Amino acid sequence: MTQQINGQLIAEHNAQAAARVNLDYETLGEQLARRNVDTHVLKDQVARFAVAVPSWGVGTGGTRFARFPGLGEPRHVFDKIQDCGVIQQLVRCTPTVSPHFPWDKVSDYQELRQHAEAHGVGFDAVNSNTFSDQKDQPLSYKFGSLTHADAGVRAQAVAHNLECIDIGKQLGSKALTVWIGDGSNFPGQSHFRRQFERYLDSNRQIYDALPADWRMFLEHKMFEPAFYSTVIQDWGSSLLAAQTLGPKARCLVDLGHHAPNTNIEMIVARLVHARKLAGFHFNDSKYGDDDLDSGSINPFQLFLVFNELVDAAQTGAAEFDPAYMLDQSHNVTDPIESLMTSAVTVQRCYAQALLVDRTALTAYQDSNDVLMAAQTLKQAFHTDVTPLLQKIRMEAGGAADPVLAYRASGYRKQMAAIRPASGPSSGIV
Ligand code: PSV
Ligand code: MN
Ligand code: MN
Repeated sequence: MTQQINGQLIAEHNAQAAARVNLDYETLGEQLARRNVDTHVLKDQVARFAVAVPSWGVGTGGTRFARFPGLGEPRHVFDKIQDCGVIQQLVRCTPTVSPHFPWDKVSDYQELRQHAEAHGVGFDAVNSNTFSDQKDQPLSYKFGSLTHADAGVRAQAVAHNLECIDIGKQLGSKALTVWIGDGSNFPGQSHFRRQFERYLDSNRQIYDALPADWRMFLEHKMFEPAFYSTVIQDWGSSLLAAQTLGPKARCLVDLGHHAPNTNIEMIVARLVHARKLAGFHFNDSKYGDDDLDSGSINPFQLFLVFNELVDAAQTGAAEFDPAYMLDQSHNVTDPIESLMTSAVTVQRCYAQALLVDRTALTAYQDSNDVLMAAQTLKQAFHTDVTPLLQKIRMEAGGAADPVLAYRASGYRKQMAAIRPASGPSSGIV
């Protein structure tokens, strides 16, 4: 296997951290034992947690105003996979990459698959892109794609999704994520019902082409790029579409795609109930689809989402098998550092949610002891599980502190010497 970060460097980094990590882990174990939690059982559970990395996340993002390139940015999907391999090598909870087409298009997918394997990662859900026009594309998506009034444009968008399925089969993916920017910018521009019917009709063709063991993830988003209406704007439209399409179709929740203050964890609970929760695109936001690092603004919300997920798993919710992925845009940080930090943050919230005393919580809920119910969640959320996560990473060959090990490795500088600067550009990429 091609390990980008020197194994010796990680071993030395961990050797330096070992004494304090072990001590902190023991102290945490003592605390948790008093709460009747077996830290070893907890460790095994958390060690199995995995979150996918988006291939587009390792490049520097941008806003619609400007893009300020970083150093040593990946030039193509092979570089992106290499960067994802670095993330996985250091955090050990990101074993898969979610590719986006046509951005990640290559001529030989077997070669790409082998490249990924060599870098210690596999492929997660494939993402289609009918929200931007590509060079030499015959018909434009300016006025929509899968829901366009013109049947020719819809057919082109369907064909692209079918191609994504075909590529995904070659890469070993098991799901297609469909997010469209279709909507309208002015009242009267589009006929709401006809547009939704066209969405269902186009997606039916895609759905019918899915292999039996695949899923179709329908991703909703309240607004942007359409600023008046969006066809799949919320979980209501998403659920309606998923239920109409059939059992392979499910609703994907991107944390940044809701109105401010939306109770996302409750949406999660409803989708679990409907057996239609596809999974997540994790990120954080203050205002809109900010795509900030997971848990950087509202870690409690992320914890509450995991509280629902752990509850669903522990109560044996039917057909519950969510897919976890990051979906972030990094404008001012090193994308590798942000993705590593976010992966660990998501893993942390999962561990904290596992610490909720559910027997006590149920009793407080049933006896209307509001304060103690809230405190039960807070007790879990306030538990610092850092040494547990460090121990898991170290035992798996990752780094006690991934960002410090990454910086010590000089990987970004090495890449800057190999990969030419991409130069500034304007607008969303
Ligand atoms: C749209 O905002 C989104 O969240 C979708 O998941 C896209 O596929 C992704 O961002 C990449 O632009
Ligand atoms: Mn997303
Ligand atoms: Mn988004």
